[in-house]
Amino acid sequence: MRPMLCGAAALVLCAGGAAHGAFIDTEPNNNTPAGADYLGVFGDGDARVIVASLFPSDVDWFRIDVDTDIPGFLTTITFPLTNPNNDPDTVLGVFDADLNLLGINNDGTDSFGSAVRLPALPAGSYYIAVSGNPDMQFAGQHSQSGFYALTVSFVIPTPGAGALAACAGLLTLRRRRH
Ligand SMILES: [Ca+2]
Ligand SMILES: [Ca+2]
Ligand SMILES: [Ca+2]
Repeated sequence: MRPMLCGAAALVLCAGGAAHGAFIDTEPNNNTPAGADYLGVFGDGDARVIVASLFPSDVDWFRIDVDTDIPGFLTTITFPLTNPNNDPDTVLGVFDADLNLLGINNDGTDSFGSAVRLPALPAGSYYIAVSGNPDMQFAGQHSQSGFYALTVSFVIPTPGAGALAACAGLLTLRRRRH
């Protein structure tokens, strides 16, 4: 477990130390949106890191509430911890409260982890789904396994939020290359 937690700790430090890499992964409840694990309320500058795991056919759903008067950037990142950068090879989707897909990604810039950044996101409830490559439908059609870190942050793009936005930028954020 130690290498995994070290990896999560590094992400926590980059997120400003405001989060803890707790293991949150309620099986089998979180295989559907109705049983999603709740990650809490996000306002300007909030960032959270959790650790979870995938096994073949497993899908993990999470739910957050964004509480903001001004739309901001929601950034979600999965990072493979069992074999960093490689295993598990995740796919990541972000959905609105009605389960309309807002963003999806398979591979980040230099990792088989995934990243989705949504600009101008208003207040509301959102779902985050994590599955294994190539299950872009989040139906469990994959054979990936291993631990991953999920980082979620929300930032309103003002000068005061620049440091955190820059930090989030270091962790990913190009769209998937086809
Ligand atoms: Ca899981
Ligand atoms: Ca699951
Ligand atoms: Ca991937």
